[in-house]
Amino acid sequence: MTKIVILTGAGISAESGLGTFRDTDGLWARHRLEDVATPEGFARNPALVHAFYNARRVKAAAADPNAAHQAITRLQAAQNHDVFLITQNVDRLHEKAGSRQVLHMHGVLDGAVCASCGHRWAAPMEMQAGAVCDACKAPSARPDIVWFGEMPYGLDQIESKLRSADVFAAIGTSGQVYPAAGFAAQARGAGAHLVEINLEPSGGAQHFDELRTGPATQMVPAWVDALLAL
Ligand code: BV8
Repeated sequence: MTKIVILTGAGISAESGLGTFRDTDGLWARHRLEDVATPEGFARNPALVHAFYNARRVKAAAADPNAAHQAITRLQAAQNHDVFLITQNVDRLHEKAGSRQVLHMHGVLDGAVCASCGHRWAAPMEMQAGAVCDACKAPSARPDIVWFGEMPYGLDQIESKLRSADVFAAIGTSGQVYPAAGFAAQARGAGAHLVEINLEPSGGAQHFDELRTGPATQMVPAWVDALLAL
């Protein structure tokens, strides 16, 4: 049984029409990260942050998974592979493609969380500033998104999966945000074979054993077919 850990980023959802962050026309080209993806930004101007996430929530809800998401679902269904899927993405395209196990380490657009009591619930399509918590009724509802300076979800489980990985694949991520950007080095330390699948080699490409460069909708199915043929 081959143990495979997959980390996906915004690039896997690009061909489904969802924006990436650091491409030339990316989200950070249009919004200051400090204003829309930090707790300080939310405290300063919650209406701006809700507007940023409301727009992305509506777009993500209407988006369809692509051949790359579907190929990962095929790999997860294969008997002789134990696949652990981690995504930095906050869309639900892996689930829409049929993936049953998905760890959203940076949260999800369709989730809300209470900054006071920690209660989490399904977010309405449009969240408003001052929205109250479903449970404690405090006006502290926020998107269930991990902002910069906040602890990502599932790090203990991720750590343990990386320690026993045979293969680590980074798909559609520029590898610039930590701790996710450090997963490849952790997997290498455990003796894993490292694969990068990206439109162009990322800044950390030299640390990978195998580079498959091109659009995810072509490269991921080819990689999965090669694995399933072994
Ligand atoms: C934390 C919110 C600690 C969700 C996001 C200095 C050094 C090192 C680290 C730090 C530092 N200063 C600060 C830090 C920590 C910081 C960090 O890493 N900053 C960076 C900028 C240096 N990290 C954090 O703050 C993290 N938390 O460290 O907490 C802590 C410890 C204890 C207790 C409390 C706290 C939190 C990180 C999460 C931040 N949230 N976003 C959202 O709005 O969506 S990050 C944001 O960037 C997204 O979540 C996204 O997941 C992430 C990474 O982006 P990518 O997915 O890689 O997307 P990108 O556009 O960059 O790249 C896309 C790639 O796809 C490109 O390579 C492109 O070529 C490729 N591509 C494009 N099209 C295609 C394609 N590939 C294939 N096919 C295609 N068609």
